[in-house]
Amino acid sequence: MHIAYIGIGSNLGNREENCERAIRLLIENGITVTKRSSMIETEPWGVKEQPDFINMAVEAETSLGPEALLQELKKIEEEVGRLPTSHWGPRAIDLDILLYDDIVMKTPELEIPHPGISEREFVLRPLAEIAPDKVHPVLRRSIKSLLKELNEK
Ligand code: PH2
Ligand code: MG
Ligand code: MG
Repeated sequence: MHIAYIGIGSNLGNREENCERAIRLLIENGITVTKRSSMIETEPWGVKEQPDFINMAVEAETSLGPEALLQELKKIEEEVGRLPTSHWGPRAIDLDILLYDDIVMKTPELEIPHPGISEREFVLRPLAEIAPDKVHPVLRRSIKSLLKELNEK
């Protein structure tokens, strides 16, 4: 079994319900959700002229490899009602693989760890709730220390 941390975000429709539905679909598709953070409301990062987000993170146990997990997440995004959107634009649901075991990989489709982790509070804050001592395999720093550093900037 592998352990993946998945970031969840929504800023269209019933945001909390979209996140809950995504989690239900993970479970229905055989992915074991072992921890979940609380939901937090966050201001849009990157493209600012869009609604506020609900963000959260889950810890998931899966036998799927990283690419297969990504395909599963894309399927669930479609099912929850995500339409094609602009880069960083509004979406009903966004499921991102943040970390997967201690894998470091980069293909045109998938980069793990997710490249934005250390500068995004909306990723680090929920992740620090469920995995404060997890060490980022590239930065070699714990999630809680990355969050502390970002908040001190
Ligand atoms: N996702 C983005 C771009 N900006 N801002 C917040 N607050 N939360 C997000 O999940 C988010 C974002 C692209 O995936
Ligand atoms: Mg994203
Ligand atoms: Mg995404």
